[in-house]
Amino acid sequence: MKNEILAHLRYSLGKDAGHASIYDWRMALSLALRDKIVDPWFRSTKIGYEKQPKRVYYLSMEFLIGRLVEDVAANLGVEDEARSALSDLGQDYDLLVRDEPDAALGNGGLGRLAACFMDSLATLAIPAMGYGIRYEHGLFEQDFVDGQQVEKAETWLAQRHAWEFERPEVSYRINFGGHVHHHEGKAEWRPHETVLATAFDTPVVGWQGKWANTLRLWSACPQKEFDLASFNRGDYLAASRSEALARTISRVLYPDDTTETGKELRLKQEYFFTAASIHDLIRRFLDDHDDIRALPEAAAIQLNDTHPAIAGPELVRILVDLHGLDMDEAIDIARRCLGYTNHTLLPEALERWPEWLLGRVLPRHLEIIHQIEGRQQADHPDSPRILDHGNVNMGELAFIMAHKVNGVSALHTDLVKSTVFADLHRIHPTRIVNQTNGITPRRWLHGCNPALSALITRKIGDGWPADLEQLRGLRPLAGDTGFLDEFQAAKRVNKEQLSNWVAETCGLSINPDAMFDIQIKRIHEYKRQLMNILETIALWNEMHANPHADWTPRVKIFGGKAAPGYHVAKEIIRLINDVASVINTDPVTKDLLQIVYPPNYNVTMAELLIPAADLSEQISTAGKEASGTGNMKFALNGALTIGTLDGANVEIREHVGAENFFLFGLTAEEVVERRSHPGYARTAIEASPRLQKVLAQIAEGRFAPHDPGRYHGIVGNLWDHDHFLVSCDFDTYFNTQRRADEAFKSPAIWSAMALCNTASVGWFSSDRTIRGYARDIWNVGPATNADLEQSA
Ligand code: NBG
Repeated sequence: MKNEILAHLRYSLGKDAGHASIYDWRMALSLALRDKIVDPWFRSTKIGYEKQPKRVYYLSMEFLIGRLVEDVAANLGVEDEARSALSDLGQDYDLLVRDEPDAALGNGGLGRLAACFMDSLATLAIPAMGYGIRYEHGLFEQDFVDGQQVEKAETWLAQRHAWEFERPEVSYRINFGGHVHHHEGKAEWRPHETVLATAFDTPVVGWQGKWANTLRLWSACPQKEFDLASFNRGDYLAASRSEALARTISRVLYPDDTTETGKELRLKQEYFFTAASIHDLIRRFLDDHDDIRALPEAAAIQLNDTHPAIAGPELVRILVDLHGLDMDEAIDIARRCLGYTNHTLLPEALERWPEWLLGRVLPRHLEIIHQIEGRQQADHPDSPRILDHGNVNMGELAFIMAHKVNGVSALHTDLVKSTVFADLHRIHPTRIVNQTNGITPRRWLHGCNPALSALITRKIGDGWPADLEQLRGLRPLAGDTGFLDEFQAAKRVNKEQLSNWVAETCGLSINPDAMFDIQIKRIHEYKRQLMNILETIALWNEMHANPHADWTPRVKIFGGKAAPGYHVAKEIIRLINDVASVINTDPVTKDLLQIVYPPNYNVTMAELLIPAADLSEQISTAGKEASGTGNMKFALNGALTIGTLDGANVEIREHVGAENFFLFGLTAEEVVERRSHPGYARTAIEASPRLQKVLAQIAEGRFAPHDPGRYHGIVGNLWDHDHFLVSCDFDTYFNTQRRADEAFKSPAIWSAMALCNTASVGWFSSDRTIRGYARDIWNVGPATNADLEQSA
């Protein structure tokens, strides 16, 4: 490995060891690791072609990948080798690992799920390709100035990306605009604008390096390079205008989390990557098939949310306009290829495009959508409409064009059936299925928590990263005090590590003996970071009044970004920071309560925080969080959950046992019922002196003395509207927190409960989720061991 690294340093980076920077060393290491994936990658592709009738295509607008060095090294089983090779070369492996940019081509759960799925598909040896966009700028970087979020452009591609292979020969023309010419029953789209989609491939290697799939990301570039004639005339801007316009399409990730953007550019991004992917998979299919009608036997195309929902009309367009099939048959074939995953019920997140806009950008597709609608209405006159009040409903389109539609947790799937798609569900009662989300244990336990991971391996062997249900073998140890001590010691190591990091980065010294209580996720009203900070203030009030009582010291940790246009979410961030600056400087409570909110939460930060957590905050308004996946990561790493009966919390609680989960709050049904009572928030606040006091303090400017009116909006909204029922759940939340305090006082009790969490959540591996998709939606199987051996 030493020689491989040195060779790359010399021949790929053009440096000798004496002059190499950290970047050079990190690149050389990454390239050496990448080399080791190439053979299994070729082998997998070959087996895929020869032995596997069907391939999975996972279309996702987002892949929230994070760093790759450790992940790849661990999957290949060469971490120790890499570490010692570098140490022989006088380099610090951990320093190089930390030099890698965090690839943030996603906003949150939806994008991270796609990344976990890629890991599981490769681990399970299922031939698959992920398709997405190679954004030049990933999710914005967050900073706090005066406690307020400030966004900066993210620049992960400012340096060369070590893991990808550019494929200039894999390039498709993607068209927009223009009009449709109809002649003798045939339609011909005469577009107005064309850009090229060029492929960049990243091999994704599974556990133990047996199989690798491809993540193919599309980059937009102009069809014509720049306009030399204009340049020669001295009009330099005009010369590069078309180039700039084309490149805009893959320039930035939309930083929206679950809110709709009405932007034409967003629609173009969606069509751009979807069309390129569909062309690519059809080309691959036609390489060794003659009859396009057999496509459903060769391609399972999964739509990650509605962002790629235009895949339905695009497939139909290709089948009808380019292959001459008739419309009915084309729709049927497309449907047999497509599956659609719904990730949210929030009405503002359901994509809807104005018909005029879709017709302007994709005129032929709009015609086809009318045809799809016409057939659906003819077969089912009571069907909800795709085209409605001048809008194109992408959810209805995706549903109608898919043979299977899935929700992402049991509760969410029930709600999908009974709310957003109730009418379509009545018409197509077998179409909706559930696939509860999962997480990859490779990154989210083995990789991020070496202390616990080593302990588990010592006890139950090293089979668990590929078969997470083996963690059950730890359950009997909940009564073994020796083992619990070791389990606690592992947590302690992680908490110390986090404390050191907080000291370095936030300049705050936190107490590793305190309970680390963590809420990390996008900032959203339904996730109720607001309730958490209100509870923190209430707790502080009581600690301050009575500092010598038997309190459980706490460190409250927050992490997360707000969409730049989401005003209320940004106010909540500011409030947390304002409250932190008051509470963290109170000498009376300084050993009892602290608040930490490091800026720029990302995958890498999650990998540091989750292993160090004692308590995981999963406190959304019931019925709003489709699943959650952070909740699974915390439980796997031995944190207890304080949470509502929402999303996958319900199933986590069933697995770990009610006695090992701090449940509180209204149920999804009760939430709906409560909302029907006018003035429900006022009633709840009036019944809670504790909450009243907190709201009064905020309203009086206790946390913003120089700008006392700063939070009148937040406070007024709580009294008068409170759509997310913070007021209604506040008291039970507070009381449940105190139950957690009590349990934490006994380390033996707490660590037994925590161990039950780790031992019981094997089911939440994304391997299980992917097996479910493969069985219920895709109808694909993994490569067999015989295939693998034969080709090795
Ligand atoms: C998110 C949900 C989460 C869920 C992830 C992955 C969107 C639109 N939805 O609850 O809010 O865990 O998807 O399924 O980002």
